[in-house]
Amino acid sequence: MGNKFWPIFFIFWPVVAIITCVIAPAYGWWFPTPPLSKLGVQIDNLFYLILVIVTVTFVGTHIALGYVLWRGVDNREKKAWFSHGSHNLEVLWSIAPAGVLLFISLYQLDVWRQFRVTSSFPADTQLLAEVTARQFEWRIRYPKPGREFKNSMEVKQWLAGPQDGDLYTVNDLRIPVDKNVLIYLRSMDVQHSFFVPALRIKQDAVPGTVIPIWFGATQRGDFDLTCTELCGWGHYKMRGRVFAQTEVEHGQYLKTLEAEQSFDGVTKPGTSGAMVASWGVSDSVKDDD
Ligand SMILES: [Cu+2]
Repeated sequence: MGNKFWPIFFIFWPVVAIITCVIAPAYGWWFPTPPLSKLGVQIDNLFYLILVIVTVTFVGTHIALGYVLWRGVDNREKKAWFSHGSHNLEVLWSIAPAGVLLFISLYQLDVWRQFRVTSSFPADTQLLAEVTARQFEWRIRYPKPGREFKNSMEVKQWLAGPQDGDLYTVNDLRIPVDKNVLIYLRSMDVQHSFFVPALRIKQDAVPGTVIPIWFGATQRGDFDLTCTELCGWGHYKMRGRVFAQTEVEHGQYLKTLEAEQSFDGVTKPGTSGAMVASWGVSDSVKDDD
């Protein structure tokens, strides 16, 4: 009976892995939040599939390693067998992972299609905004409220640059809950990545391209929007919020934005001056009247 420290050490870890896998769901260790978007459930399922594959591989190889060590400790007199390469084994361990990867790539195709292929976007998807990433913020441009795009030519024109009546915010994206919304993602400088963990949405913003992405939040709330592509010294602070609101709240929000951003700084005689008051200059303007 030799020293069994190493075999026990190597068998200990797969046991920890199995216990962790079993208790993790009860403690919410898998994901920071449940998936709060329709596609999020399917994306999580892909993660779980990969988790099962790597867990089986990890546990299997470590148990095999532990077993070999355990046997070896008791047979120290016996000469070890040295292999100088086995063609059959090499073929086997090349084909097996290749098969697993091929399986994953085929298995995920449908989720990929739903998320990425524009002709597969849900028919009721509505254009919400253009989101432009730049070092180190998210610039959001909404079309003028009530503006309906009738064809892709109009959308192209809108994407070509600022249009009369557009609304702007920075690091603050509002979406109506339970609706499928479309954003056009672009970058002003380097590569960034638009990531809303709670909605399981992640898409690179690539300079020179405009990338359409759709998503739909299934719950009201506000969620982190982070950049997940190391984009420069200020990458760590490139974050915003995504607010999922009811449709009424969302409409109200856009109306308020519109009133603020189309205000020309002049109150007409007889108006309440409420807008001026919100900018904190009501007294001086009233004096001028
Ligand atoms: Cu960035």
